[in-house]
Amino acid sequence: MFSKVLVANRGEVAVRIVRALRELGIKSVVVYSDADKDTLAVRLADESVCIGPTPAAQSYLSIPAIIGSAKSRGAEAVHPGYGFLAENVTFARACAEHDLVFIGPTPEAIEMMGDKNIARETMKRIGVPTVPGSDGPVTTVAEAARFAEEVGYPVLIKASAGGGGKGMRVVENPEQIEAAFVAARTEAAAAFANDEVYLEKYLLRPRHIEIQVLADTQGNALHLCERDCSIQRRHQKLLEEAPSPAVSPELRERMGAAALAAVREVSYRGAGTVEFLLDERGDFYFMEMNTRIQVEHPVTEAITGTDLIKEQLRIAAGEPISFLERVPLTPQGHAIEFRINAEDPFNSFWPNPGTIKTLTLPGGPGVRIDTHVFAGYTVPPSYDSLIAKLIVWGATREEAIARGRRALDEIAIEGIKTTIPFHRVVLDEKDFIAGDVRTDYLPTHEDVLLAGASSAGATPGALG
Ligand code: MV4
Repeated sequence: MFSKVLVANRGEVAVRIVRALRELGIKSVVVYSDADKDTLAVRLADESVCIGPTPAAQSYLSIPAIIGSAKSRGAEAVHPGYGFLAENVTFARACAEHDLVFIGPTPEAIEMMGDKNIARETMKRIGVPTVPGSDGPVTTVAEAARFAEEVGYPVLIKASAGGGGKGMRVVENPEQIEAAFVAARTEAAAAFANDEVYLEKYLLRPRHIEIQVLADTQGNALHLCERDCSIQRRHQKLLEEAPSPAVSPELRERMGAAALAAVREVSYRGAGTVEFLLDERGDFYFMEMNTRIQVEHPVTEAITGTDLIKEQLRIAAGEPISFLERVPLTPQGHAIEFRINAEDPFNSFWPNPGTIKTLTLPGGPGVRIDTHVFAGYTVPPSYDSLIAKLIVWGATREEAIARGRRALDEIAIEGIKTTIPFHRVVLDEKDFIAGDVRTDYLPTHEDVLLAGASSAGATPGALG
């Protein structure tokens, strides 16, 4: 096992990784930018290195600064967390070139799954269900129109280099296809320096169901059940739960097998997530594969009794997965994660950085808080707005919801606006309680959520 690991991230995930390292007796080095000098991760780590000014491009995205820090501090490995360089092929390769273990999959697996069209064609080839659509990229309007006629409108034009919803265009009818095709390619070229697009049948009202996978270097590969991440705003997840109220044991078995087929095909190593769309008929289709640990990993840990960051470290050090004797895993109870962002949910989730005056955190059975903030901490405007994750576990979904209500009523963060009141209202909303949640949840429930907010004393603006 490693003796020292560099954590190339910030915020709650840096604290999460430092904690896992501490428990495994591994020294931790965290890098930080000028804005993050007085943070919890820096305080908890064994060592810390200032790698540059606040802008991410000059600090958390600076490959030379991170590699240089790892080498100068004698770290053997680098954990990238999520975001920043976590799925950056150049960074993964640079680690290998400097004899640093990148805690994640091979650069080849990152590269393949980073191209959404190659990922989709690979899944098609190995028989993983994919949404009907084009055979590879479409390069002319005529080709796009032909595939659209074939699969039937509405269709979705997606950027190969996109992902996470970026560079997507919904096309309702033939009259829209030319303008949408040109716009999608223009946007993709501007955003990714790659204008390649492909086309898929647009599934109406799907759920976002993702399977957590883990594979070690001894040939063991397994899944850790699913997460339902359908409540999103502009492709930013807000609330996640595991297991999904829409997934039966039989469907779980089939989705798990599909996810593991993808793992084997790319000789995947470490922790990963295979994302699917589940339609109203109960058919599922491959969407994307994420080659990193994800924000929402704690709900999986809660229902499977695992520590996924420790498993990542064990696998990267050449050790086997530590709980093989318990496989196949079945969900134990139910968990829900609430992303607490420094945003005003009733004013278009507008970022609301500032200083936290007072902080009251919930506790008790089945309550977990992953956060880096503390009373007096100033939330910087320079990075993403996630300041804490509240994860609750219950023996049933009903108990998890009741525990979520209780914990959200206890938690108090004064000095900034947060998404706490949004989550509290969702837990009283009838479709959520019934488990009837799709990716269009926010736009189709704005009125109820705002009404709930105003009765809860929030100053409603607009959810959208
Ligand atoms: C789709 C889709 C409907 N049909 N693909 C892809 C990236 C992901 N973050 C959003 N994606 C979608 N792909 C087809 N063929 C609907 C979405 C989608 C979505 C998916 C999951 C969770 C939230 C979503 C919000 C909007 C659109």
